[in-house]
Amino acid sequence: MLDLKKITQALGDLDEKNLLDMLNEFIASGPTVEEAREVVAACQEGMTLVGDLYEKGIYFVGDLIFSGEILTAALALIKPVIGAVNGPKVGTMVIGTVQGDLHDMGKQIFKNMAEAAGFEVFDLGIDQPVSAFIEKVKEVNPDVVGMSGVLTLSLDSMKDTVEGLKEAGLRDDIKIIIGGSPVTEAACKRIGADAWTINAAEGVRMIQGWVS
Ligand code: B12
Repeated sequence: MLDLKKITQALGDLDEKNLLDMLNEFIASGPTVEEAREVVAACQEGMTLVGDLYEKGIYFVGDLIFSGEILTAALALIKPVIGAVNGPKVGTMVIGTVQGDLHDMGKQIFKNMAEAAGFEVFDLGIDQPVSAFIEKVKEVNPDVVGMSGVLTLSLDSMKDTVEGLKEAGLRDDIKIIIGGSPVTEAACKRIGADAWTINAAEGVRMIQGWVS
């Protein structure tokens, strides 16, 4: 098994070559889905290191962009292992990053894991207005709506989206889960979502509970 701390550090250091070399070796060793999930979590911690260095003024926006690219490449390598659990469709979900927020790494991870767990996922993308959520929910009648956001301001967009779904008469037919680093229990209550998490694997367990 890989040294997860080295994975975290390589991403924190923006050492793309070292990280991808380690991941290629890991994939070649035939890992389990659980091991692959641990590697995803280690990558997420690496992004936290990047965020800390950005806050300290050591990294700049260009470094954030580069870290996003490295994480995308890392996830592309790991996804086939996580996506190896194929089975019958267990439910349907609409997901998107809310208006004003361009971050999508966390959403992608949650989406990949939900798909691996058997959900059909309709991904709206980033910076999605309330109307986009409403239209898609009307179109595909999902079991679950997932909203992602990592900016503090995204919490307001999430609240607006829940309000919009209520006004459109769609709220009572769906379960809503929110995720992203600023999300908390208090924010979840204020927003009016059914569940929250900052851990994609936990989020998948929650939505599995809703459709089982
Ligand atoms: C990479 C990055 C970027 C990249 C994004 C690339 C991309 N394609 O996503 C780019 C360069 C575009 C970017 C831009 C900006 N960023 Co930025 N960014 C980051 C960084 C370093 C990492 C974010 C990330 O991908 N984390 C890794 C993922 C995996 O974690 P996650 O999103 O929390 O997701 C996990 C869980 O939360 C959960 N999850 C996530 N979504 C969902 C949804 C559901 C339904 C569920 C169940 C679970 C779930 O699952 C994931 C896995 O467990 C963070 C720092 C940090 N520590 O987070 C700053 C950070 C988020 N950015 C920040 C800022 C300020 C900006 C900019 C304003 C910078 C600027 N001056 O332009 C812009 C904003 C643009 C905008 N309008 O959105 C701040 C936000 C501050 C705040 N509190 O609002 C942070 C915290 C950096 C900092 N410390 O200051 N950023």
